[in-house]
Amino acid sequence: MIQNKTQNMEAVQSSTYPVTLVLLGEFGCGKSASGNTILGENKFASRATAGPLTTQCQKEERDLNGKRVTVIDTPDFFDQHIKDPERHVRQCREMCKGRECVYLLVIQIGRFTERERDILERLEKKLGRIGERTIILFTYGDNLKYGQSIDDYVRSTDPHLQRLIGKCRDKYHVFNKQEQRRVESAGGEAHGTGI
Ligand SMILES: Nc1nc2c(ncn2[C@@H]2O[C@H](COP(=O)(O)OP(=O)(O)OP(=O)(O)O)[C@@H](O)[C@H]2O)c(=O)[nH]1
Ligand SMILES: [Mg+2]
Repeated sequence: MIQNKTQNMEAVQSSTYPVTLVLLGEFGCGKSASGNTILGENKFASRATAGPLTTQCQKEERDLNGKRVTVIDTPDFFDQHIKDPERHVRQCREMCKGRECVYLLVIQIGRFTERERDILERLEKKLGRIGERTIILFTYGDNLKYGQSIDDYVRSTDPHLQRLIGKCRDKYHVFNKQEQRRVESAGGEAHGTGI
């Protein structure tokens, strides 16, 4: 049975070592929005678009509770509209060099595409064996049914997605941008999302 592994993310949050988080995934899944959530600042362009918005790797850093957090946002390496994807892969590898990276494979809840079934294998061909250091980051937590937890969702989801989660040692976490907006507009702090 797939267990809730969100505590892995909390472990990443609570240690004082510098951490580098690399956002990967299909265009429009919420990579840049998640990067902004993690940093607590709008550093990455993010909006609903018909095609890919992020076309270059972008690295941003911030001290959060005495911990240096680096976030690397990437374009969808496999989208046909991204020109010279190998250049961006090289740039991503370059940005990761010498760092302890945790890879966040971003998947939108309710939109697991056929192309995403083997996305980890395709990413590993480009970035090396990243599976052991990859956490599935679900976005659109607001798309969960009322009262449905992320664990419930994972338990009843597409077997291909369950297999992908298994390859990431059952590590996953969920972000909910709508919830974060409501907390922010109420003047509070978006808790549980900062890494
Ligand atoms: N409702 C909702 N919208 C979200 C959530 N996360 C991201 N979005 C929206 O999804 C759209 C796409 O998000 P982006 O962050 O630009 O996606 P991306 O993966 O960076 O896309 P590319 O840069 O094109 O590869 C934006 O309009 C975001 O506001 C979420 O948890 N809930
Ligand atoms: Mg983006």
